[in-house]
Amino acid sequence: MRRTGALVLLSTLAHSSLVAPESLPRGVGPEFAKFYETKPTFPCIGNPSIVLAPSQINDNSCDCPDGSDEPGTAACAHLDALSPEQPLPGSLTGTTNTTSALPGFWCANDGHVGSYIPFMYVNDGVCDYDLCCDGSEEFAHVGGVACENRCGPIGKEYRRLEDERRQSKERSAKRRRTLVKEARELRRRVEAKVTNLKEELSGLEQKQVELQKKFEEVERSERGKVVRATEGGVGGKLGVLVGLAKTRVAELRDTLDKVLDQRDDLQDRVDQLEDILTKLREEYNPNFNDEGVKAAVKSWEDYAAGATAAGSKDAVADADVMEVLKEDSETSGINWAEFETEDGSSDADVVYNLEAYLPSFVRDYIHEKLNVVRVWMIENGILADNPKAGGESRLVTAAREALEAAKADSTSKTSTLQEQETDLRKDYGPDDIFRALKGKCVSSDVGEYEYELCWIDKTTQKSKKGHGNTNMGTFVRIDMEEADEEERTDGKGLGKGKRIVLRYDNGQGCWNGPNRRTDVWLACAETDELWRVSESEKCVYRMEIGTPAACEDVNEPRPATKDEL
Ligand code: MAN
Repeated sequence: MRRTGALVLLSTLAHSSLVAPESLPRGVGPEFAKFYETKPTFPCIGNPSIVLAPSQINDNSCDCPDGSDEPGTAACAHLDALSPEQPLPGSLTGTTNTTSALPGFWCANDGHVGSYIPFMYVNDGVCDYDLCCDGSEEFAHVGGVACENRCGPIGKEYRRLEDERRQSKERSAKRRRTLVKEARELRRRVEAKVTNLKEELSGLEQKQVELQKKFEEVERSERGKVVRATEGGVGGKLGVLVGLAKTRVAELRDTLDKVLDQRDDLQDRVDQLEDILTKLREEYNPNFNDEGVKAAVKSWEDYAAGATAAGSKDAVADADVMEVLKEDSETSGINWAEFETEDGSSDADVVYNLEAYLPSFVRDYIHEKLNVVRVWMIENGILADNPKAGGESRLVTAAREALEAAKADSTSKTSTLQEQETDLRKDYGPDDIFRALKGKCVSSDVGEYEYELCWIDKTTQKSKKGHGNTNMGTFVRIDMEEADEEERTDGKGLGKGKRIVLRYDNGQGCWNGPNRRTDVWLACAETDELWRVSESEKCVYRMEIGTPAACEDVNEPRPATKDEL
């Protein structure tokens, strides 16, 4: 076997529906049969002006410039410059020479798949079973070489492998379909959530407007309430009065305190001015005939005489003020506690405090519901309003808390809605497929590390020596790139063609370098598998991963063999 790449050529030709009839000259492939039908003359395929006798076909002499008169010998092999080595993988003809009319010597390979072999290999004394399992290319038995027909077992093994490959493809495609279904369901759930949230938010908006209105109404009506003499205790009208009075007294005391501070400041300034004027009176030159200065000094002396008389009155007023400014307590001012405490609590308090006995996880919910009930009971006269001294009434508290709860609910739902809408706009790849894989991870041991990819999340390098984990990048986007790699015999490779590449960026900083990043190349496989990891340059990683998510959803027809045609 000269080259393992030969199978590529075999499979390329496997689907040909043309078969060379027996009567054709040796080496003619099915698609060229029409040029070799029995006629009195043979025009060269690429140069029809050159006409040969049929006897010149396969006479081991290269007469046509395109080699078409020697389909079954190596006489025109020189036309095809064998550099680089032939056949070229991925080239349809398997040759480099496009001027040659024929792609090579046709081996019919009955029982397997027909194939072209480079003319160079014809009668070279080597059995090229990978291309020509029927051994027909060594018909001259050069050096006594006789190539037996091995197409039976080779064809059988080929069909077995093809069948395995096809089944594996079908399984992969099926897994992909399952993933697509899961992704669709996940998307549907997010969409349903968005719809629900939008409905809830519009309801909440309406509710908020109503609660705001109610709160304002309650607040207004409570503010306007006039205290009437009733026999209420601390929770009754007297309680309200006590609260109001205490607040008022505190306000007056505050104001007085401020006024006192201002007065002291002004006094300081007056003292400073008096010092200046005293100095002026003592130091001015009376012999200097300045009428202005003399008048000022005179005025100052009059003022100073009057001020001495008023001084003692101020001292008395200060002491009084200080007394008033003292905090109210049991021993001075008003003893508010006497008015605030009440021995027996009313039956209604049980309802007010009921929630205190509940477990915390239901308290918030019950609190909101209780408030609604309380408000209703108070409004309907079943429950007495029970304001705390100096604070807002229970009715106002309940209305305010209900409004605040609705606002908080609305804020939290708006942020959830934004998250879900962002998620719906996010690119999860073809058919939204990576939505189904999100959060799942795949890992593999490579050298001193275990590498891990978490779909649409991050890539990680985990030290097996216990040096901790290194973030190799966080998912950013999905791209498509062209892969150009030899097919691997185990199928665990990228091969050739457009491939999905997931970009992971902005990982842990590299010492003296950029942040780590990873390009994750995907190829079709039956299960998720991290095939290999490489570090092309420092801290720039490349992962190659097999996954059904990268498969095409095709039900490939089974390749037909010559026997079946
Ligand atoms: C660690 C690993 C390597 C990386 C170096 C850079 O050893 O993350 O992959 O190349 O740091 O200093």
